[in-house]
Amino acid sequence: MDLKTFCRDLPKIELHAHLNGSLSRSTMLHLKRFYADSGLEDNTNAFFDEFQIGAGDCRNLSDCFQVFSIAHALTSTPEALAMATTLTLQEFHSDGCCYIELRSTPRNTQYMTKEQYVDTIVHCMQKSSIHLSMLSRLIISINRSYPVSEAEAIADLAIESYKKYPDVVVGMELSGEPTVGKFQDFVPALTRARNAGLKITLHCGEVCNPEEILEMIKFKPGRIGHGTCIHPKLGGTDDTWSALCTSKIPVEVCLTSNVNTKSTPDYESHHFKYLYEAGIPMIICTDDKGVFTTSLSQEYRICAETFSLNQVKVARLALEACQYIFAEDVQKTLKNKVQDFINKYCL
Ligand code: 6MZ
Repeated sequence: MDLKTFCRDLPKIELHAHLNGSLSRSTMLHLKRFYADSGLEDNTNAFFDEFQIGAGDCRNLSDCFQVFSIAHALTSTPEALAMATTLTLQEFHSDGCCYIELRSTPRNTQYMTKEQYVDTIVHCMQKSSIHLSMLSRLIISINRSYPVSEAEAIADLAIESYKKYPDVVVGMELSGEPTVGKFQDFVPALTRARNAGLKITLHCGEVCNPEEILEMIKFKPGRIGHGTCIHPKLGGTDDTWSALCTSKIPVEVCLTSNVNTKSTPDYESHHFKYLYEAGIPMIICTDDKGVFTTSLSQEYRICAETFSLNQVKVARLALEACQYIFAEDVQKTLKNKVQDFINKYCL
């Protein structure tokens, strides 16, 4: 089997995907049509072409935080949000994903409350599990550039949603522009959520900030996102690297996102190689497949080609990812699914 087909057919686990960054061009066109048909203004005409940040784009990580408002303008009603969620889940499924933890930041809009926002996504996930052979779970996001009071309100909502939908809501995460806000300010909200049973993942070391990286590792999140600047050769220190190696916290790795935002100069110098050599648990993820015009199978393929991994090694990445999912009750089922594929095509 050629590598492209292998990476598509391999049952894969997605653990780091922001809903509003994952909207494909086709989904956005559906949403625009829906807004037009409903007589609603979406105001995205002027900016629509700016949503995607491909290879060679001159925008950097901090610029990329401007583009999410384009997606937000298209997911402001419950119907549109439902359409965005359903189409995005279908796309991950068509790309061979068998389990996804989709994450999103609840927002009050003109047309819905934060509670309705979460309810809408959860209902789509419940419905999709009937039609698709893919399990989906929700991680509720806190944006670090919002006031701490907002993070506290989102923690309350996450705890309530977890009680209401224990089969769907699995975690809470901290994301947003990494140069804005202080991690320590969000620790009380994150701790409350964790004490209530939610798993935590943190965007960590997406920019150089060794002090914050150490604070985050000390917090012992279930996983971290990116970890771009933890190795001493990539802006981290000996302390940040040894803290990560000792902690063995799994890292959600997003190759194309890091390259396209210029957090990493190119695929070859991506920190994947340091993590892989050090045996640090890793999960290949997309981050924002719409913004960075990628897919989960493409990320696996790029990883295999860049780091010369054969098909068995690639499949092992998918198998190991099963251990780091937040919905522990389905780990075994997923492992069996990936192992069956390996037995059939790799042995
Ligand atoms: C940090 C990111 C991100 O929540 O509205 N987000 N946060 N680093 C990144 N690397 C590129 N990509 C996306 O999806 C959009 C939100 O996800 C976070 C940002 O807070 C962004 O506003 P939702 O579904």
